Amino acid sequence: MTLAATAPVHADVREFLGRNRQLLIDGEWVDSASGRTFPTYDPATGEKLTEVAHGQAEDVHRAVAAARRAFEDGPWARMKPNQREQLIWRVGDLLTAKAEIFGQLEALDNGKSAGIAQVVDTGWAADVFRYYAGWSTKIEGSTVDVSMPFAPEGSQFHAYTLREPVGVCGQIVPWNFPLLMTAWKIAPAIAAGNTVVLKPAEQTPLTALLLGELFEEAGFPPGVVNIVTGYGDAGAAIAAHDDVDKVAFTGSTEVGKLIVDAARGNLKKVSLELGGKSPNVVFADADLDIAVPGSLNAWLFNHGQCCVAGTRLYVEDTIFEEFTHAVADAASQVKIGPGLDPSTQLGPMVSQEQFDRVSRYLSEGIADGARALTGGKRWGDEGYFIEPTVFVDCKPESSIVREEIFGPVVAALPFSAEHGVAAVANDSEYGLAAGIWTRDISKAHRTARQLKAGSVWINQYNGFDTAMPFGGFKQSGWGRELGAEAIGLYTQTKSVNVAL
Ligand code: TXE
Repeated sequence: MTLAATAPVHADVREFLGRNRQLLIDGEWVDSASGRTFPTYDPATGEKLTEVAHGQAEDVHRAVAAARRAFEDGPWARMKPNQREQLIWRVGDLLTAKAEIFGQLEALDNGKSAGIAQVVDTGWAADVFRYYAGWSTKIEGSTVDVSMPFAPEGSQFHAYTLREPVGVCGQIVPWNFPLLMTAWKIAPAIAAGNTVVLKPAEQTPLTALLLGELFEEAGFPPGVVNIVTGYGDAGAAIAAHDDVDKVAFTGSTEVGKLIVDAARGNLKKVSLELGGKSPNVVFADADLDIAVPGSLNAWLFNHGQCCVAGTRLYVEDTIFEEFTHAVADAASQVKIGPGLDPSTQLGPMVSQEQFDRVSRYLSEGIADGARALTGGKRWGDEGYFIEPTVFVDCKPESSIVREEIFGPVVAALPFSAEHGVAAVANDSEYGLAAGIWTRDISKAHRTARQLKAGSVWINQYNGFDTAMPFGGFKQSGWGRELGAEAIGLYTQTKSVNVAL
């Protein structure tokens, strides 16, 4: 299957793929300093889509210098909040207007369904820009009625706080939601008056670059948003750069720890959204008509390449057989195919590397004695497709139960009593998300309080909203993105005290 043979590709997508893509630095599209490029591929076919500029440390340095100028001296620094609001809102509107183009480009670069990429990834990215556009005019300090115990009797003071931008923000995003993670990072940062240098994942750089064109079209001053495509070394250069004031990262826990080490030099602020191995707890009194499809969505959405994926499925023992077979049955009916086929529900893994990684976990699970009720192997003989896989007979210590697989694989385990389930659900180094299914509202809230997770969903899964903070307990991260808390990540408080 070639690009030409798939469903109709929008003329603008073809045009975008028709030339090598460059870096966005200081409002200009430029080649990398080395002149080198790297390829990006369609994971449904393994076919090359286009070449992208290979940014490295020198390019990061140029981008940081541009972001610094824009922050200190550019019009951005003097712009009124409502002017920032209008520019950011315009990006949301442009995304909505071009949602079909973004959806197709994301489908080609990442493998996900074009329809989902249009509605969920692009639609939500537009919502994120509009939500944070509104925040531009709502960032407030406070006045404080100070006592000043050591001041002379009768003296008076006017004390207040200002919330100011942090400065130049380095942002490093992964490949599972390339456009959406870019929006989550850039929108709150610029709403708060910062400037950014963003590095997309090497597997999926294209939609971030197309988004870069929208900042130009919306009328942003040069240097406010800079985009440097490249590999991990470019990310490392951002994390270590002495003129970057903050680094925000979404990706593996392993690299998250490297970011923390790299940030030590100038003690830049760090926020991290890392891996997960989230428990999804199904009690016997759950409404199975919603719990079965909901639990399927919990681990299969985005082909399992979701940090929140509910990949440890704990089912109360009295319904374990019935429930796991129902989930396996539903999984076996999922339509697998390329993202550009409108009937596709499950696309390929993003890369050969990710395909190999998931395949290794399938072998390890079977070697550890687990049994696949459905799936357990590659699908087809082209592209990086894996069958949805439901494992039972899983040992709690085996790698399929403990480690993040990041593929369409769930490990189901039975539990026998409400009071014990939180302990097994919390038995993980991660704490990103959790699901609970029950008709008993008290049991649901009791369990929600016991689970060590940044997001808990009751009788639903993947229930995100731009206004709800998102992030992890334990090794799933530092800080919270989305909602008002993201404005906290991108501002710092200054205390001002005036003797009257
Ligand atoms: O992630 P990396 P990978 C998990 C998931 C997946 C595994 C590996 O389990 O199977 O991580 O994926 C940049 N300094 N998640 O290898 O390497 C890299 O270029 C600075 C969970 O793709 O963490 C990319 O832009 N940056 C996750 C980004 O980090 C570095 C999403 C993420 O890549 C760097 C993705 C370095 N030293 C994977 N090395 C989630 N939380 O949603 C690499 N990068």
